[in-house]
Amino acid sequence: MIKETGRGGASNGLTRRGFITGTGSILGAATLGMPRASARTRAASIAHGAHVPVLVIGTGYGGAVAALRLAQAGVPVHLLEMGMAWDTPGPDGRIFCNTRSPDHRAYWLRTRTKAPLNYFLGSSIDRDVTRHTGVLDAEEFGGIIVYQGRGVGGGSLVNGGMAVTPRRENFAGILPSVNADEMYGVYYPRANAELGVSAVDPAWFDATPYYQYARVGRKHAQRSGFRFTFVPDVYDWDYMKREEAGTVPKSALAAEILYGNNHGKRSLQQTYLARARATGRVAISPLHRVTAVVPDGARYAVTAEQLDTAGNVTATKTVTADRVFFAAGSVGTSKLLVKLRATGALPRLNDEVGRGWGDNGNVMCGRANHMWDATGARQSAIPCAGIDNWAAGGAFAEVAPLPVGIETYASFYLSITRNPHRARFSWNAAAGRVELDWQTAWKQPSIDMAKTIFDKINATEGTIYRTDLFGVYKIWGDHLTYHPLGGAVLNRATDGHGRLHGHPGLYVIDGALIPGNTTVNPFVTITALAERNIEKIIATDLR
Ligand code: FAE
Repeated sequence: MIKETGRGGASNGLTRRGFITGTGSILGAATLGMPRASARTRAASIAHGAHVPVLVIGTGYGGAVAALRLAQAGVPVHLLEMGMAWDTPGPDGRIFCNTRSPDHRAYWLRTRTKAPLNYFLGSSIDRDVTRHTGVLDAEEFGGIIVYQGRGVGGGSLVNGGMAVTPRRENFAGILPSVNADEMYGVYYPRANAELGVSAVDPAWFDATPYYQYARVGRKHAQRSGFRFTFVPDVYDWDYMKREEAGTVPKSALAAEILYGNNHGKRSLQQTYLARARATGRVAISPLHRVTAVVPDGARYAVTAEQLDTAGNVTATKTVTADRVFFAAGSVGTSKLLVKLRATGALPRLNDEVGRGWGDNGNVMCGRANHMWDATGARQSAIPCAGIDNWAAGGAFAEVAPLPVGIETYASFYLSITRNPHRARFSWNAAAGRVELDWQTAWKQPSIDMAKTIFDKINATEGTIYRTDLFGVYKIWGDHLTYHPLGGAVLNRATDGHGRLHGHPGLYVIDGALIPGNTTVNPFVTITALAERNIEKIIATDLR
């Protein structure tokens, strides 16, 4: 067993029960004279040597669902999260920084920003920042940059909140082994209700200057014969109306997106995780990065590195758990499992672990509009509309904002496409890291599918693509994804409910289960699948 080392690993004198009930660091922080954490995200710090019935790795959608439902069933749960708690305002009074002025809070351990849309008018907009455990990770693999949220709440901290249930006729292609009647009758409605999903008021949409860009998107889509759809979101639309009225602090209407929203967005901190905490059976240790899970008799020994906000390891702790849920996201879970199988820690994981990874077909582009189609200097950072050409062209395009604060005459889109390519994670023993064999050229099918929409719109409108948003004379944002999916696919690496083959008591419950594509934005499907699986696991494994 690895020994706890260095500072920060001690339990601040609290009992194990204290940590399990989630009161730990409130006292610790008060003693150290640090800002008082808000009640919504009180953080703990698990003690070296502790035993917990259930340990969850990661606090995104899958982890949050597991925590809430297990706790409601009476099971104490401890979550380990590599990112920060994001519960304490900085000197500027804000927890998160603004998209237009990223600071150290923006990026996970980088000294220079890595903006997804990193050029404007042909010049790079990236800037130097202090290395910090910031909220957005731009994780670079050989052929793709994978953007992910880091902190208590996972991707819900940084995402656009677009909460889309796939069209039912597409579901068999997303999760072929899952009963669609159950998903659409029970688990999608449950996920949408718990996440607080709702749609923009169409009358307000038609009136507010903040959605002029989306109205231009609608006009262009409809004039080319495409289906335009409103897209539900977890943002509080009444709050957004009050932002416009000037009665509350602005968030969506002040360009808060990507690096966190200070108001208005219902992230997991406000929904699943708040309700999980309210049970009194859930504790979360932020800044704890899991590095190993190994069998330890009938239990598992889990090793985690405790980090400071510069990313230094301040302690290494080992705890034991009867059951471990991998909820570190598609990339985090896949990397851990591939490493643990290759290094002999979990030798009985099967050959499917690491396979079936996809980018949800993400590709971005912009179009240059005519002067009479201004998209507005004021833009809500929360998208609310999409163009659905999935059946005919294999593309669903979000009409996305470009909230740079000036008139750009640009329409900007993130397309989700039916890209057939799937990549594999593998262990590079010499380098001591997990690699992903995705190739940039594999985005070409996505570009071709997105073009089924935008070539036609450009032809109808007499417009052209922007070439200044992703480099110099570069049209397509084909270097990235926001939507990593797969790597421990349901019914292949696991059984039909996420139990990992070969090691009883280990589960996958996040986007790693989904084989590469959801046809739309993925977090509602990740949440609904987690709801389905945890219900079965509680009924059969924990009774
Ligand atoms: P995720 O939410 O990524 O949570 C995993 C957690 O595990 C993270 O907090 C990690 O820090 C943590 N973790 C990883 N490794 C470790 C480790 N070794 N030890 C401890 N903790 C660890 O996973 N989706 C939509 O549906 N609609 C949108 O509008 C949307 N917009 C997006 C915008 C951006 C910029 C990004 C980056 C993503 C967006 N997504 C959107 C994707 C969505 O956030 C993502 O699919 C989910 O967050 C994935 O949920 P998981 O539970 O799989």
